[in-house]
Amino acid sequence: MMNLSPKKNSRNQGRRPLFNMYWMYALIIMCLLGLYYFQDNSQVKNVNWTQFEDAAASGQFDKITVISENGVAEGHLNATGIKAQKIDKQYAERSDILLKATIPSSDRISTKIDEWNAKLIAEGKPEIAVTYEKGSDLMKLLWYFGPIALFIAVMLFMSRRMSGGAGGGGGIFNVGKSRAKIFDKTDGTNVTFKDVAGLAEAKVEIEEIVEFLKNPGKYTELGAKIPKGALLVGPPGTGKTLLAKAVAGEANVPFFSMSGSDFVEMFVGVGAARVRDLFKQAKDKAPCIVFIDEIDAVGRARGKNPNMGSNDERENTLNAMLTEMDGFGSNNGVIILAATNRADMLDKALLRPGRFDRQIYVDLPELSDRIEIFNVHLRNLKVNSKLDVEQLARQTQGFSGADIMNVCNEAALIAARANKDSVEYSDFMGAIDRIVGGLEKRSRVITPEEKEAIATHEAGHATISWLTKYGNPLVKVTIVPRGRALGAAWYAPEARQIIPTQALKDTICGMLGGRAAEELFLGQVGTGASDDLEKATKIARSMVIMYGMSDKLPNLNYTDSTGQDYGFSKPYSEETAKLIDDEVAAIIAEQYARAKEILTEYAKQHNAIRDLLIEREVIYHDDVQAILGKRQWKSRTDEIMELNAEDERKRLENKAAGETERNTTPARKHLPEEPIVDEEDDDPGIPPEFTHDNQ
Ligand code: NHX
Ligand code: ZN
Repeated sequence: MMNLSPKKNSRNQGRRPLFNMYWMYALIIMCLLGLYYFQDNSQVKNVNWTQFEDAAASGQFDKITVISENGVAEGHLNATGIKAQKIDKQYAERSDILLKATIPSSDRISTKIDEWNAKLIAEGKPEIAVTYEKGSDLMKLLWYFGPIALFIAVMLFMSRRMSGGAGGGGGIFNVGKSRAKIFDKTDGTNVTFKDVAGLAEAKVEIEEIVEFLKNPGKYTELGAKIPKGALLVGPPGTGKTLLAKAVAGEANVPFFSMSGSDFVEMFVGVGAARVRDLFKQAKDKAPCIVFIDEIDAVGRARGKNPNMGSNDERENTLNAMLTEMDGFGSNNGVIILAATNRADMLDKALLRPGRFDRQIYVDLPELSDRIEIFNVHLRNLKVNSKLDVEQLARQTQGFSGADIMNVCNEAALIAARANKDSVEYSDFMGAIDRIVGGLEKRSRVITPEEKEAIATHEAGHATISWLTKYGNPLVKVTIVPRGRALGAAWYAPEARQIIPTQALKDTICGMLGGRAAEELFLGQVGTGASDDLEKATKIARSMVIMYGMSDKLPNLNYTDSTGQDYGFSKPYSEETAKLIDDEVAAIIAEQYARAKEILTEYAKQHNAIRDLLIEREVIYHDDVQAILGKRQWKSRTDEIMELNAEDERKRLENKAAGETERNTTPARKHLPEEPIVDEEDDDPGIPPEFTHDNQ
């Protein structure tokens, strides 16, 4: 894509007021340089050689500098010399006075000096010191201009860096210019709505904006005003930028792209100047789209505590943006799109009608969206023809579009590493595990004792989540170290819109199940559960302070959804703070007791899971089912997993009769004689892992 330098676009726009400011900087620099030169306080008086000889012989010098290359001698005058040469006393006090003469080629300066010194000693006067210098003019040049050169180099370097390196409108005088990238229709990087998978609702909303740009007359004739801006709100990686690009691509108009952080600079006033410049460029190119990514960098609500003076520059930038958006005649065909993942943090002034009139929510993709997204990315991959895209989509609950892209790429890498000629389901599973859980670390040394402890802990999670109503559907349990974790239970949580209280309690119970199992079956607990405890405590705390679910503080929410934290003053009293802490502790204690209760009742089953885990290192949904029985409160995911297990069984039976396929790990309870070799090669029949969160 072409990146037009903003310089070109703003050349004929006349002078910006800021320009003068930079001339001011230059002036200051000049003054400093001047001072530097005045400090060099030697004054040179050119004389002829006879005069020089006379001065030397009569003891007017205390030192002679011979610059042999230029054949020049400089005599430093002493007090006698200053008097003899009739030099103003005041002047002489301030600076070193030199007599400079060219040495005639017939004379050898060293012998001359020896002669003078002999004469001076005879007269009882002090000797003349001699120093020889080579190429002093060059030295002096360096001495004079070196610092300037250095200074200029530093300035250039700084301004280059500030403007984002090569390609930017570098140079100190360009700091006030926006560094927006322009994508034109000629760039050949046209993104259209066809390239945007999923996001059906957002597309509908945004298609209207395309209509405005293509066909403004239709709206203005009826007296409607064209909206000035739309805010794309959604979690990272959901395709906000892509959507904005698609709008530009569809409407066939230039597209200015800039990140909110580009406005932020260390110099005061620069951000605001950039905003003005951006809008000016946009007006010149109208109709067009201006896209500001991560607008929260400038658009965060203006600070409430004025003592934090550091926000000033950001506020100026925001104010400039507000004014510019207002100043736009609304029908001049410039539409501003901005993206953020936290709309609630933005300044209310930005959101009022007339600025970003509409907000478009770009959510994490639903199942059907994920299928579409997978299909887009799979276009570029050589995949096994048997690959079930829906299966993949089911197992990537909660993934964003960017995550899915990552999964596809990672899967291809895994397949390539194994020298396969197409990417298979198992590669995708490995990729998902990798992305969610981190790198597998089989090399980690684990003693048998530790292995038992890990298995006990993980079996605790598995048992509790299996036996609680809202426990997340278990995908697999592993004691193969991955990332920072020594072991994990993987779940495929149902997508829930509203979470009942009991679900939160069950989740906490499951998280504490690992620790509870350690206490019950090992006799003591270890440090490993810290992460479980952290998550459980966070949930318990949010139950109390956010969801109003505690007995003693019912229906109260002490959080602030606008994202402005209260700083040091909490919106509740000390007594309430104490109460909150007590309630959180009570919830945890209750669920821990419950976990221990369940584990005591099902101790035999827990131990069976633990032993199987020690033996196999990875066990799956149906292995646990064989021990604990079918789940009493089956979720849809549980059912799907059961069905898949059945399919898989059939597939494996068929296969046992026929050909062998690589990369299928048949280590299942129906084929117990084959050990699991590599966890990376997950059983293709086993679905959803989305999180290895311990529930
Ligand atoms: C350590 N790791 O840090 C060792 C290497 C109790 C059997 N000395 O609860 O692995 O102790 O159910 C994300 C995910 C820290 C962040 C897991 C940060 C784990 C994990 C500590 C199992 N599974 N603990 C678990 C575990 C540990 C840890 C994490 C994290 C253990 C436990 C880690
Ligand atoms: Zn755990």
